[in-house]
Amino acid sequence: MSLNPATSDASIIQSLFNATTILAALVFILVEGLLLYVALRYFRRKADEMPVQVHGSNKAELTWTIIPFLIVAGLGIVSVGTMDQLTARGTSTNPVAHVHALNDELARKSVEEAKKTDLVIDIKGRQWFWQYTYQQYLTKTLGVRASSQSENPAANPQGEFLIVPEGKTVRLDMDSADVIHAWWVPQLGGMIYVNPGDRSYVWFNAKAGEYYGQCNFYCGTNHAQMISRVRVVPQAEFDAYIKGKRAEQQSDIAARENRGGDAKIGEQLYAEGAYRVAASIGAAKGDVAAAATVTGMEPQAVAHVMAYLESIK
Ligand SMILES: [Cu+2]
Repeated sequence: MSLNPATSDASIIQSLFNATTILAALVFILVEGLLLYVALRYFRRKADEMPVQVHGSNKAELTWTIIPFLIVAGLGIVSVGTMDQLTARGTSTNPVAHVHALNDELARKSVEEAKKTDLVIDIKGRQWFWQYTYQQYLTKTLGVRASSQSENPAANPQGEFLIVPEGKTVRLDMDSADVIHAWWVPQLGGMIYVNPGDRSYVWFNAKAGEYYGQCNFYCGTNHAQMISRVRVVPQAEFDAYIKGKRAEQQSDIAARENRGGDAKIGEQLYAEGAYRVAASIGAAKGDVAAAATVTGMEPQAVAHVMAYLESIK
């Protein structure tokens, strides 16, 4: 929940938070007030004084059973109502609700039909970053991708933003490449689990701004670094971003062809510990010789790791 919601989902969650906070405050005041009243009104004044002894008062027992029951039942009803209202989860009469079937194309289609969207972005949770793919801008050889992990951690320690246009309905189609992660940008809406071999969906239509989130399910050693940053920008700025990304990728593809390197061998090296140097390789921007000098690896090995990193990009 967020005190400064940027989408309707986030506002709905905030209303629930406000209601429960007010209720909790009333309970606090009532209980503390009674406690103080009883302590001051009935404390022992004389050494031989004995208070009235009460055993099994039906009135008292019923009161402190029924009131908490009503409070908890009421909270349950409004919580379920709130969950139903959230677009990410759909409603009981909406087919979007709980679409979780494993790689189920039919389920995926019902999602497409149920919710008209302006932009769909594929998000893959990886140990330990979020990888963004703009499906609508995919061509045979070229997709527009970005990730929350910075290519050059020294220059940009918090990684790249997920860029989306303002005032547009954006759907995130999410799954995981490895373990369970959780997508959560409080100002944009509720948390949602991101599971391997499964798809989770989130919709939002946000006003311009920068919003921050954090993977909310412990996913391994570097979980704390799995930050998500979303920047909602005017359409023109978004178009320019996509254009820039495409140009970047085209030059990446050209560089890859000149370099050689085997993604399979690279994957092995990565698993054996080359991931520790992957950031320096990224920072070298495709320059094998420079990356070899910085990392102390053989140029051929660097080329293999680069090929692997590009294959998962
Ligand atoms: Cu995570």
